[in-house]
Parts: sequence; C-alpha cells; structure tokens
Amino acid sequence: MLDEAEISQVIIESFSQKLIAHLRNDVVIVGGGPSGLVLGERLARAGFRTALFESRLATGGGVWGGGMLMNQIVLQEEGMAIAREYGIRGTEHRPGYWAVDAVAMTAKLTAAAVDAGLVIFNGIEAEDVAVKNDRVDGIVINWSLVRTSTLPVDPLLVQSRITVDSTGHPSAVVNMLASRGIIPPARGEAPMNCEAGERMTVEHTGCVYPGLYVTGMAACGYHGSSRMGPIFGGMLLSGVKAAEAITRELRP
Ligand code: 48H
Repeated sequence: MLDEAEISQVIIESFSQKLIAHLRNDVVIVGGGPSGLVLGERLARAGFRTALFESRLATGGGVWGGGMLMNQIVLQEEGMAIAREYGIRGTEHRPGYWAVDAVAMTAKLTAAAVDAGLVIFNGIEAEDVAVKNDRVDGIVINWSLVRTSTLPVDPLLVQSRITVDSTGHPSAVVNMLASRGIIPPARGEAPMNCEAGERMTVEHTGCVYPGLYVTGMAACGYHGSSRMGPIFGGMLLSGVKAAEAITRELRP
C-alpha cells in the first residue's frame, strides 16, 4: 500500500539534502537559458560543484519561443559545432544557416547538463547578491512565487566562489550591483545587428566584478552590444567562453 506521508517525506528529505549540498558552491549560475546551460554542463563535467537557479519552472529561457513563437531557432556553423556535441541535430536549410528544433535544443542541453552533474533548482530566483570584502560571495534566493505574491518573506543565502549572471535580457544580477553604484550602469542592448551582436556577445562574456561573470544576453545588455534575434550560436559560444575563463580562475 502506498503511504501518502511517505511520499511527502521523500520529497522533503531529498530536496533538503539537495539544497544543503549546494549551500556552498564553486559556481552558482543564475538563469537556465542556453548560455547558462552550456556553462553549467561544462563546469559540472570538469568537476566543479555547480548549481543553477532558474526562476521559471522550465529551463531553456528564450529558446522555446524560437522566432516569433515559431519554435525553430537558427545556428550558424560555429554554433552548430557546439550543438552537435550535445546530440542536437540541425538541417542546413540555407548554406551556413542551420535550422534547429527549439524543443529538442532545450531538452538536450538540459539533459546533458544534468547528466554532467549540474544541479538545477527551478522556481527559485536570485533576488539579490551577497558582497563581502569587495567580492561577490553568492546569491540571495527566494521562491519566485514569493515575489509575485508580494508576501513579506525573507530569503536564504547560497554561497559561491563564482556567481554567473546568465539571466538574459534583464541582466538581473549585474544590475543588482550597478543599481548600487558598485559597478558602472548597464549600457542597454543596441539595435539589432546579427553579425555584430553574435560577435560582441562572446567578446563581452567574462568577469565584470570580482566573483561575478556575465554570459549571453546579460553580457550583451550590460555592455551595450547589438541584439541578434533568434540566432543562438553566440549564446552557446558565450557559455563555452565563460566555462574556460572560470576554470582558469578556479584552477590556475
Ligand atoms: C533566476 C532568472 C532570473 C533571476 C532571469 O534569456 P535566456 O534564454 O538567456 P541567454 O542569455 O542564455 O539566451 C538569450 C536568448 O534566449 C535570447 O533571448 C536571445 C538570443 N535574444 C536575442 C534578441 O535579440 O532578443 O535565459 C535566461 C533565464 C530565463 O529562463 C529566466 O527565467 C532566468 O534566466 N532568470 N533566474 N533568478 N533573478 N532572471
């Protein structure tokens, strides 16, 4: 006979164990879009204790919507080379332009990251950062539902040697420092220019303050790069670049 209280106990105990195991981390990634997932997969595979916090229920960020809710995305050859590592298939619909199913891309990036050992907490958001001795020391977390409910519920803190802002368009974590004058203000996304946007997003991926890195559209918005619409190679390459830079910092 199935016992209802046993089911509840399994959930409460196993979730608590998972969260307690990630109260101290090598790396915390905020946001589970394509750049955060690639970054998380690579860091977890390299053996770093890595957790990803995603405010929504599902990972994938802006991938799901494809272009104007047509759930296909485009990858250029460099992006496709990374996608293939995750078993993501594409069709070269026009020379140099690969069409990829948005659902398959999200599912495969997420599965690869989880298989590599990345622990994903969904429905939880970073509402603030901790700063100690002029260095980001971790994130302040709360259930995403708390913000929408407006209930006055105090958060918890998760420590991390490195925190990564992979929150996409809002550049949420860097703005937590910028709004207090700790780092310069975000420049905001420049108008659409796919070629420049893809290149600049990767160029601007990196450390913005001791202990804080930025990837993907968060890097684009913070540094004032052009936006690029539904082409995603730059996001995958940004995750790869951040993983390399963080690995160098943590394992000099
Ligand atoms: C926890 C949070 C918080 C928070 C936000 O937007 P994303 O897909 O991010 P990227 O940068 O990996 O990819 C960007 C791409 O999807 C895109 O939008 C492109 C290419 N646009 C081009 C254009 O011209 O418009 O994912 C970010 C994720 C989302 O799932 C959010 O829910 C999540 O971060 N998030 N999670 N705490 N405070 N804020």
